[in-house]
Amino acid sequence: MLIKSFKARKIKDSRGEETIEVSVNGCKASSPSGKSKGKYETPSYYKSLEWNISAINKLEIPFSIKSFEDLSKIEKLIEKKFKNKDAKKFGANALFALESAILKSIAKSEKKELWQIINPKVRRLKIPIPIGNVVGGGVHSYSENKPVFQEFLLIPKGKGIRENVNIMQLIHKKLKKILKGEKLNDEGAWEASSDEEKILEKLKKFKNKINIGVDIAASTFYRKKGYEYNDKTLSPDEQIDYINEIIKKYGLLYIEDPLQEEDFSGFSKINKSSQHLIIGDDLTVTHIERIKKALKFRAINALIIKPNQNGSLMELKKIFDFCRKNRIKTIISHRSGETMDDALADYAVGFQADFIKCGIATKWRFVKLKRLIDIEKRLI
Ligand code: 2PG
Ligand code: MG
Repeated sequence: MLIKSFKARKIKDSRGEETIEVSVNGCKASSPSGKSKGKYETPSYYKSLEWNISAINKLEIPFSIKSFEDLSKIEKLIEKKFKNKDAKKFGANALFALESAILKSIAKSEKKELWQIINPKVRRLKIPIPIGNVVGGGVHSYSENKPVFQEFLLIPKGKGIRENVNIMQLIHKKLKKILKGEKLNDEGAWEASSDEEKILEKLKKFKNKINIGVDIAASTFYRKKGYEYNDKTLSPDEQIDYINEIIKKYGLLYIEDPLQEEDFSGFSKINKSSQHLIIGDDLTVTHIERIKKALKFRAINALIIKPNQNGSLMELKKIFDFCRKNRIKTIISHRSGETMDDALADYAVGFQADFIKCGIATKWRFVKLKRLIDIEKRLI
C-alpha cells in the first residue's frame, strides 16, 4: 500500500484536554491521555503537541508499507529524520497515533479488520474479559472524602463479551442507588464520599456475578511519611500487611499498583497465588526493561499494557510475547482521558490480551466494548 497523505491535528479528549489525531490516507487514529501518569512513562510528545503535529505533516510521501512488521520502516524513518536512536523519543502519543492510523489504512486497503493486520496468522481468536471501573477515587475523582484508591473494578464472570458487558452495566446501574451516586468521574465511574472498605463491602454483594478488583494507584497517595489515607498513614511495611489483609477479607481477584512505583522489592512481598493478580502499571509503565526487572523481583503476575504509554506497536508485540512466555497475564488498558477511537478493542484481540480495562459507562468507554461485541458476533 502506498501512503499518499499524512495529516495530524489536535482534538479534544473526554476530559476536554488536547490530544493528537493522525490520519493516513483518510483513516483516523487518536491517542488518549493519562492523569495518574507513571513517573517513568515515555513523554507524550517530543517538544510539544504542536511540534509533533507539524513533524508528522511534513513526513515524506509517497511511502510504501504492506504489513504490521513494516512499521519498522516508519520507526527507522523517524529515527533518521529526527536524529534519535529510539523512535519512542518522538513521543509516545504521537508515535502510537501515527502507527495506528497506518495499520488502519492497511486494513482498509486490504478489506480486512484491524485485528487481522496485527495478527494475520491467528487461528482461534480470544476475546478478552472486560474489566470495568464502577466507583472512583484518587486523582480521577473530585468529591469530598473520596477514597484514596483510584478505581474499584468489576471483573464479570459471564460467558462471552456481550453477557459480561450486560453484567457490568447492570451492577453500575444498581450502584447508583446503593451509593446515592450523582456524579460520574473522569472514567464514567460513580464518585463516592466513602472509605475504601465500605465500598468493597458493597461490592461483595455482587460476588455471584463478578470478581472484585482495585487499582490502588499507590504512588498518588505516597508521601515521605508513608501511604496517606483519609484517616491513617501506613508505613511501607504496614501497607504490605494491609494489602495482604484486604485481598483475603474481600477475596480480591485484581490488585493494581498496591505500592508506589519505585518499590519492586515491596511488590515481591505481596502474596501471590493463582487465585489473584498482582498487577504493575505505574511500576512497569509498558516498558520492556521495567517489566523484565519486575519479573526478576517476582513483583507481579500480571501487567497493564497501555499502547500510548509506549508508542511503538512493534515493541508492544514484544511485550505481549514476553508475557506469554513468562506466564504473566496481560491487561490492555484505556486512559482516563479517552477519545472515540475504538482501536483498543482490535489491539486487545490482535495481541490476544487476557483482559481489557476500558470502563463501563460513557460513550468513550462504550465504543470499545461495542467494537468487542461486534468482533465476537462475527466469530459465532
Ligand atoms: C490507570 C489509568 C487508567 P490514567 O491508572 O490505570 O485507568 O489512569 O490514564 O489516568 O493513568
Ligand atoms: Mg493504574
